[in-house]
Amino acid sequence: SQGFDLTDADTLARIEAARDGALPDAGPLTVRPGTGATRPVTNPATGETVAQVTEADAATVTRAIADAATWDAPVAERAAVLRRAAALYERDFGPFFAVLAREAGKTLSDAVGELREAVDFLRYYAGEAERGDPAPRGILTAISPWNFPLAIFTGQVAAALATGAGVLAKPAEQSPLVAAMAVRLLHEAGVPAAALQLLPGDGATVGRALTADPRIAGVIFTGSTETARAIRAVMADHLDPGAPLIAETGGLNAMIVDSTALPEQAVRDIVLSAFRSAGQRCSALRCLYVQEDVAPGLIEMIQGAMDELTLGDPWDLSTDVGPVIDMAARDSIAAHVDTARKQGRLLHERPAPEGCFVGPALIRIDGIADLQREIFGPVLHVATFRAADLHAVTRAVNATGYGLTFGLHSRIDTRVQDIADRIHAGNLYVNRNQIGAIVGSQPFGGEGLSGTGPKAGGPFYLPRLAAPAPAPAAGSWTREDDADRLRA
Ligand code: UN1
Repeated sequence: SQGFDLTDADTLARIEAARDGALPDAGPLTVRPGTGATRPVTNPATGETVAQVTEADAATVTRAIADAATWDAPVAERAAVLRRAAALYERDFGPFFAVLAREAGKTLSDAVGELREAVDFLRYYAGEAERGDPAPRGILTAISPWNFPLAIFTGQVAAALATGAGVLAKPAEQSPLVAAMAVRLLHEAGVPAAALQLLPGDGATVGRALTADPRIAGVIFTGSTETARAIRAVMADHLDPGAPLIAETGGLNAMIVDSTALPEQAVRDIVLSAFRSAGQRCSALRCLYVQEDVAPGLIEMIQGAMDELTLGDPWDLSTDVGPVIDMAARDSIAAHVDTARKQGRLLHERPAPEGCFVGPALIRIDGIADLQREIFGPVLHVATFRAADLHAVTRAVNATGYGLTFGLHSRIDTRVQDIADRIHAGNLYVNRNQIGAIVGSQPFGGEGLSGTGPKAGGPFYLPRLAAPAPAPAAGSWTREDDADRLRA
């Protein structure tokens, strides 16, 4: 997609102009006036209330489902509309960056990456639809997270629309404004109002109503493993067993660094993977395994690199680590770090700015089995291993049951291949950072507790979401036809 050059004076002027501009009108979020609760949207960096949103409730959802319609336009038209939307997103980059910073605490560089990813999703699924001419299953529900409130929201919606489905989209409670901006542009590009409705609200009422209704033909979800389990249970009660749940969930992502790794490169990739986006990526590195003989030097370098990170105002171009999403997240992450401190396992910590911030922290553990849960913040855990125990490490990583991203730094090709063969993870990254998957070239998704597949931004996504191709009529094949098919 088009780049946003943050050294270009005109681009910077447009971003700056958007900074203090009025936020987009919250009008479209009042989906059916007066029905749902009113929830404030809070700027995590400052605590200021940026908007009041009137949410949907169960009755609103019922009416929205009744009003929903598939998008019955030829695939070429759907693709053209999605590409037009991509161009509108690029046109409005300044307001998008402003809302991403004020609503979600995104740093400018993260906001740039996020808008690029959203635009890539629109163009990628447009192209995939043209390649496969998919047909809609019906009305789909899309439930998206606050950590990529534009990119993941857009990826889900674009995929569903590319198949011609009607979409009911629930953004995260913390980030409805950027979703409202996106929906407005999608409608402006030509998506019919009945094919895309935005239903802001919480999981317990709106999310539940959007998954429990038997008229919903499938659900796309990104969020916690726990919520995915709850959605699966609700769908089992009410839906056609063929209705897909595409879920991308949590992870306990590990990286192995052996004694042949290039230390400077490894440290750069470790710090980026663990602390970029304040660690609020499901792909982020949580548990680093360093080979014993190089561990003291490497850990010292990591601490040095942590000291160089700039924390604070997401709008400042030099900021590396912005706020976490809200005070509840801050308190929960800080409690984890405090426990480590009391246990004498806190190796290093940066002081946090006032407010909704967590200082990047490094915690010593014996192994990944010590991690009881995903800590969704800028906290890295480190363990050491002996070369002879390498397979015990891969077994322990697999034993978590999660399988989202995995990183490996080694210059021994046979070892890289051996570990790659053993590790169960949706995305494996060798001698690089383990965040920032790229639509089209690095499709993203997890295995086991980390998700159902297919990977977002990959060739299997639309076929799973679309109506299945009609089955051949019963009895139309002979055994020989089958054999021919197998040979083809
Ligand atoms: C997530 O954090 O929910 O590869 C997904 C990445 C992102 C995906 C993260 N594109 O880091």
